[in-house]
Amino acid sequence: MTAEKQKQEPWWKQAVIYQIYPKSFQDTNGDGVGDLRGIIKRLDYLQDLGIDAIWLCPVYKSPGVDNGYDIADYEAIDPQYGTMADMEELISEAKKRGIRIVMDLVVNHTSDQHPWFIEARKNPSSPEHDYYVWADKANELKSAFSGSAWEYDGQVGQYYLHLFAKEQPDLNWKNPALRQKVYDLMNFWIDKGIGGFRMDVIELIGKVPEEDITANGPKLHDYLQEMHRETFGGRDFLTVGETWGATLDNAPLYSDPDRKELSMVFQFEFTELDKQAGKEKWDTKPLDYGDLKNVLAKWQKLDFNHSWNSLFWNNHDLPRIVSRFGNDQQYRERSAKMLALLLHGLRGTPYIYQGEEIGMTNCPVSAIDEVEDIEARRMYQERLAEGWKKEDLIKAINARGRDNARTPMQWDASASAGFTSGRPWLAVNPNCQEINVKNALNDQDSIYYFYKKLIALRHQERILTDGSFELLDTADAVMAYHRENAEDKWLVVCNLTGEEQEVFLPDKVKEVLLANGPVPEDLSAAVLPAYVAFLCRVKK
Ligand code: TEU
Ligand code: CA
Repeated sequence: MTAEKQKQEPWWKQAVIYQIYPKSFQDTNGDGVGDLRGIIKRLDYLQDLGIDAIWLCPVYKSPGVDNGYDIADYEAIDPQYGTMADMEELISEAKKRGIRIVMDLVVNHTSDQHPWFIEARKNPSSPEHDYYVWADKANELKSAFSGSAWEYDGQVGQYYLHLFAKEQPDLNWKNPALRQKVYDLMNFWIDKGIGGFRMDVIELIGKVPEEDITANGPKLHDYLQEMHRETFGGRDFLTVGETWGATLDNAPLYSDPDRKELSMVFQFEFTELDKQAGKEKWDTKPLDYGDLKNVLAKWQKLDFNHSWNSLFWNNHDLPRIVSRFGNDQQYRERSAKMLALLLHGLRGTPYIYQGEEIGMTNCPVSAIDEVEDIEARRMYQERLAEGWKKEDLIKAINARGRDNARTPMQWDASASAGFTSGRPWLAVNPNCQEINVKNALNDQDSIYYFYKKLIALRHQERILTDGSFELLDTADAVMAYHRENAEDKWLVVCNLTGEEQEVFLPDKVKEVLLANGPVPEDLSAAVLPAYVAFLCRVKK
């Protein structure tokens, strides 16, 4: 690639993004809830790790029914997180360290406490009434948080749509005035100097509920093109859409630069692999390693010149990857590094979720009163009424519940892991005695430094961004692939399992760039110990 072309490439193609769940990152005033000043305090840590941007989960004014994904005022900071001045300081302090702030844009729905919805309910002939989705009769649509997606409003005499909690009424994107309101609030934040938006359930905004259409409605891409024109178009800006229904066919519709919509999408296909077909996320089954390889390799087939991919294992809705696909006991460090390399060796923009870089694990509970998450609590009530056993439901929550990702960040081994001097809003994982940032920083061999190295490679080596991908033929238990560009050729080899595996690979190693254990001398017939993974430069 010429220097000229390289210069024109958007920054986010060679970037690594770090996701912060503000409620659980760092508390500074002892109320047990993370805050913006806490993030400012930890910016030096993030700069040392080397990340380019922070995706900040919602910090807007909110009653907190879904931890901020129910917004009551898009242009105000929730007092539990701080003030608008704190937010502006976060943006500028981050910028000084070369870090951009990507805000979470939640515009499929608002809180039922948003002034628009309050007015819509009070006054059915107000313009605000039509900002929401109303119907005289409820149909079969279900809420993602259990039960019907329709709630009857006695005052209005109609049902309103809520694809999530009833406290999260859906916005009506068919209404042009509402769309303009959304563009205005986006521009409010763009003018504050943010670097991007992560767009919550953006695939739902084109919904046609009367025809049972939620994701991928007929007008979805028209709306996104209009949004692009009216807001971030022409700017050096990252936009990533949360799209559970993304496929290889429709991902380019969002992310082809010529279509002027988004930079990239989050697709969730790997999250389906350890779930029983046709069932809910709670109904688990063991992972088949062959399936995992197929899904990862399949998404590398995107046409990256006309589309872009994001790479992630974790977020605030998903269980911790080391507990899910790795081994969070005997092989915690090694399997966490293996999973990191497996993902960060691929083409796309990597995202790291807070605590992933120190190998934080799931955090089991023993009873429902220890659970905060609305999704798990509603599922528990619904299934209990259907006759399920309590133990089975707690087991499902421990495997898949969202609180696993939301326990406080583990900074050190002190009480409450250095997260708060008060009582944390959600219990700290007791393993913070061992798993914490302080220990990780003191150990040159830690998961932290492995991530740091992967991030540095992403910045230094164009091959990670532009190199082609080729899956090598191995047993299902091993994933091996090449990345190659005009100058260079790399090999990634990962033992996905806790058992030794044999590999027979044609490559001659020139240089080992990164490894989590012993790298065999001769790859033509080698045995890989449990979870061993390495990255090397090989002969072209
Ligand atoms: O998540 C979208 C979504 O579909 C989730 O409900 C998802 O199905 C589930 O959490 C998987 O376990 C987004 C946000 O990321 C999530 O935190 C919000 O609760 C949701 O939208 C509503 O805004
Ligand atoms: Ca606080």
